[in-house]
Amino acid sequence: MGRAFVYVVLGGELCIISEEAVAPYERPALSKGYLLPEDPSRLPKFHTCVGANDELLTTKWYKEQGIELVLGTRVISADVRRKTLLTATGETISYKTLIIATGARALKLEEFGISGSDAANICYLRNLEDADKLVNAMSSCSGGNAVVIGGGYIGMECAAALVTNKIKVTMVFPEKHCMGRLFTEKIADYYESYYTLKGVTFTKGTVLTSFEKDSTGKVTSVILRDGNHLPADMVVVGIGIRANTSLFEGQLLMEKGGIKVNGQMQTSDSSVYAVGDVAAFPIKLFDGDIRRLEHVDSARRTARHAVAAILEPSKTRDVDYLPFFYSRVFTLSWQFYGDNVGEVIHYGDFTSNSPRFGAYWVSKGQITGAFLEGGNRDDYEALSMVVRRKTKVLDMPELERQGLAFAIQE
Ligand code: NAD
Ligand code: ISD
Repeated sequence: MGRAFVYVVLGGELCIISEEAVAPYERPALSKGYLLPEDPSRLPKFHTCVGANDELLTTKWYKEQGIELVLGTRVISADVRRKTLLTATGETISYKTLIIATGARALKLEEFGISGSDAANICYLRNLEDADKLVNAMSSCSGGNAVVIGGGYIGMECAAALVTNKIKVTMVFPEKHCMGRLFTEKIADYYESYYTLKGVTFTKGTVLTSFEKDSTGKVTSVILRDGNHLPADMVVVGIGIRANTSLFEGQLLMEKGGIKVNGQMQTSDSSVYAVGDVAAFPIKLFDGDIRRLEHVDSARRTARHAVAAILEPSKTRDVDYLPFFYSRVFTLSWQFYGDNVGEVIHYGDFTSNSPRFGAYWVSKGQITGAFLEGGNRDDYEALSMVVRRKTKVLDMPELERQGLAFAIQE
């Protein structure tokens, strides 16, 4: 979702304030369809909630629903006790109920002591403006070299997009393998080999220390810790995010880098709710452990839950969310459910170009997480169920032998 505040007056008035200039949109499109060389996705095609196959919420839609959409407006302070927000234009807005959906910001290299990342050919990717800068940089870089800093979601999805746009890519990240927060070494190996065949070079276990620039201030190479120089016509940086909590620091309880909420998505102030990337909420399936999940599915579901809790508190049970992550790159597509803790077993074909392989994570004799590349809707549904049910595993070698069939027959 776009960076927004939602202000709800229970009498029926609803106002959304966002510093972005356009109506809320589906952020995942920015690192996928938006970067395609042919027929790229453009607004209004991916306003919320196209990903959920819901109606397309354009400015016209908000108007028709009587929702006031205040765009291009930055909230500069909040007073939770007085129930007011102050905007950059000096307007004070009062609320009865506030939903914080401020999302997160991309971490800057400067926060790691590296300067100069504001160059015209260095791109981050979090919002529409960033995506436009990236598209422009790609269009003047065909046949050239890009360095991608970071081996997470942004790094992997952007590297795939760059290669598809005929740009040679070197990925640089400190871990032993890509997607270090989620993938096992074996899973990462598959994607790294696939990317290598597409022309991507991996420089792992190191970080950059500085940039070399020309007289116009454009980056010409990336200098690594070991002194090596990587030639670069453009750079993409995806080194993680920080939740946008600053307006509420000292006013609301925080946890896990986000705003702590209960199972109703309600913060430590009963008139204030938080949803999406900024919310740290209890996961029933993990015995109430508080997690802040950076993913669009969690953003959609926690938003719906907060609205239900506000409108029908007595009928709304505590949120019971099954953590879910996915990515699509080239013709590959994977999904993951649950938590990647415990012992891992892998199954399936890790060799094909149209692969179908996966992994289960097992802790205390129960399935805690499940990953699958190349599945269909029924496969993913079956995997989500074994994770949700914490299905017992009596025999690990048998689980490995059965692989996906274990989930399907359950
Ligand atoms: P990430 O946390 O997925 O990955 C960060 C990567 O940067 C890691 O590989 C990390 O080791 C590396 N890194 C950290 N410091 C570094 C440094 N100094 N030099 C080099 N590498 C460094 O974060 P991201 O890729 O920036 O993505 C940001 C957010 O965007 C994610 O949290 C995710 O929610 C979202 N996103 C999700 C999807 C998806 O779900 N398919 C796609 C795109 C973006
Ligand atoms: O799936 C995604 C994606 O591509 C994002 O940018 O989730 C994130 C957001 O962090 C969810 O709001």
